[in-house]
Amino acid sequence: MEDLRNKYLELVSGAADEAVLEELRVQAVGKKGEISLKMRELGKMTPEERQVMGPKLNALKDEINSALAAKKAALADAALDARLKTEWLDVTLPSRTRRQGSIHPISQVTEEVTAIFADMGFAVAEGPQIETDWYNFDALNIPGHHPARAEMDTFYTHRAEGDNRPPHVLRTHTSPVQIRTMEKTGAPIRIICPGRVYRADYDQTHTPMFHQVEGLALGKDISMANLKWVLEEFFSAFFGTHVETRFRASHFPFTEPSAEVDIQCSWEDGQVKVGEGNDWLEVLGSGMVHPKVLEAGGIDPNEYQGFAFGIGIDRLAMLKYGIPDLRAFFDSDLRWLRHYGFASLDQPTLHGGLAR
Ligand code: 2U9
Repeated sequence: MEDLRNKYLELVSGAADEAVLEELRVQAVGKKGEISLKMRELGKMTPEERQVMGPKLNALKDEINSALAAKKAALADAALDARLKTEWLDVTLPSRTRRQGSIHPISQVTEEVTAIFADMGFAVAEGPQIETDWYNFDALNIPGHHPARAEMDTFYTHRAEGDNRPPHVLRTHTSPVQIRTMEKTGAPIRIICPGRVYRADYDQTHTPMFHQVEGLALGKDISMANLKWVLEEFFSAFFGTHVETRFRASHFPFTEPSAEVDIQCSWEDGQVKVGEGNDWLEVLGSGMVHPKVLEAGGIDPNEYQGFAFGIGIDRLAMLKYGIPDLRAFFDSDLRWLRHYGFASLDQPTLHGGLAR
């Protein structure tokens, strides 16, 4: 009996897992286990022997059952300890920083401009940024020898050796989009063409890539008076105050007559304010589309006429939001954006709705 006790208490204490414990339980106190068999032998004993052995066997059975339960609990504790060690988590660590995005002022201003012209019935047209020299220059009445080609500081692509076709160019304005639209839809036309343009120029007021929005309105009797109204309507809506415009005679190869347009402003302590004061700020070029340009787009200049204009979007953004240096647009540090009031996006947009 003592041997039996020692044997099982030792086995239980050395059991490696619950499965071994279960085997031991069956072997010791199960229905056909060693203790149960011993209990069956009680029937063959004398009443005196039975009185001694009965309680001893019952006590042994209880002791082994308790040892089994205690070991089971100890194994479970050890397993939990091991898990807690491997799944350790420091809840006091600071959380990971999440980078916040923000709409770019150029994107926002492009959307603002688009919305204002859309209200006046202008659709948006887009086209390639790598153009043939025909769409970028010839169709716009800028022939090969014309000084405007040199003035525009054009980026040219390379042709393969022996390929003598004229090289493609990075478009120097979005005007090729208007030519393509004229070819595709014919007149009447009312479009704006926002987008990236490229000129090999870099200083405080020029970057090799910048953004333009050009406009084109063609119809049977569209005049410069319509141009002036559209532009004043646009500037007043964009700056949120009535803005006077001043037209000065100018020259562009693609328009005749041509005008540079100034907007009314005040200069105080080096600060420009649009829509007040007696100063003028040059912001765009415009004119009536040259008959040769209409012809290049497949439109009969005896039947249709209209105006065109071009504005720099980067300039507009700087004026409206008081951004002093163009180079800020290429800075990836968002602090300057917040400084000018551009909030983080709640939800990222892809050209989508205004994130405000
Ligand atoms: C077609 C016909 C005529 C678009 C025009 C200008 C004058 C102009 C500048 C403004 C600031 C470029 O971004 S900028 O540097 N643009 O002065 N643009 S008229 O005339 C067109 C366009 C397309 C078919």
